[in-house]
Amino acid sequence: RACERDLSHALVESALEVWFQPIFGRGGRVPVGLEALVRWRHPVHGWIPPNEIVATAAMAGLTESLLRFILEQVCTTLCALRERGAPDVRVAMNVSPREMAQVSVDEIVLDRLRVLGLPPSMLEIEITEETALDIEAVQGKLAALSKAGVRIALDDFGTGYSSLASLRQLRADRVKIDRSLVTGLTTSDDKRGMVHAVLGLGRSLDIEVVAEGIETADDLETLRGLGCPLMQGYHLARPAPPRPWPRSRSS
Ligand code: G
Ligand code: G
Ligand code: MN
Ligand code: NA
Repeated sequence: RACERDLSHALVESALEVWFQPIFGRGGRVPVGLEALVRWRHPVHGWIPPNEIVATAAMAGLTESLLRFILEQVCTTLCALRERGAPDVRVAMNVSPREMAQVSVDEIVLDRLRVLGLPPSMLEIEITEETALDIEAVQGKLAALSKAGVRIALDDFGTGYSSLASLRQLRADRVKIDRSLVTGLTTSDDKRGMVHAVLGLGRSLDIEVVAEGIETADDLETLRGLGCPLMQGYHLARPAPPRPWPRSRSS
């Protein structure tokens, strides 16, 4: 098992990486956004799952260091996007409720964006509501981020405690339909009904909806048929190390 000391080395020696998975518009070949996903290839234990990285950081007192490291990689990508004439592309970063509760995420994030001169609207924070209690701990920080223009996405929507009330309380601009609802969508009336309902909710409340975990052409076609505006999944593109963005045709 990866230990705490290994992580502090990894942070220093850049064994830790941030990969990016594209998010596509309805018809699109060109991505409209990216989700940042932390990756750690341990010299002995191989790939360590992100949840374990975050948990190890918490045990080692490295939660803030890890967050700052990931934020730096995200900001590097944001700067590159802006320079390549793609300032409308949004980059999303996952922050767990626990990280949000323990670290001054709002101050750290807004400070970096200001120093780098990046528009806050290029950044999105993805948060999962794991317990009903999470809301109180994170509400103030999400409000500060949202007020400054950072976008908020409620991740894993349709699982756990995700509720209608939390959409407002967490100031969600976007919901991400959990892949458990997307997998098998084509052959499950129940799942299709739920996805249809979330899409309707999004339209009524003016909240963008992303379907994640799209693994097959059938999933994609069904989601297009339902009018899903934003798509993410292995069928479209896998997470990958940062690479140059294609130059926009107009520039
Ligand atoms: O990328 P992967 O499918 O392995 O991610 C597994 C889980 O880890 C997902 O729930 C994802 O949101 C989470 N995750 C990935 N990257 C990060 C990160 O940088 N920070 C946090 N808090 N969670 C992450
Ligand atoms: O909880 P969250 O939505 O942040 O989880 C994102 C994770 O899901 C990423 O780690 C990514 O590697 C993974 N992922 C992305 N697309 C797919 C997919 O199509 N299928 C599966 N099984 N996982 C995916
Ligand atoms: Mn996510
Ligand atoms: Na999710």
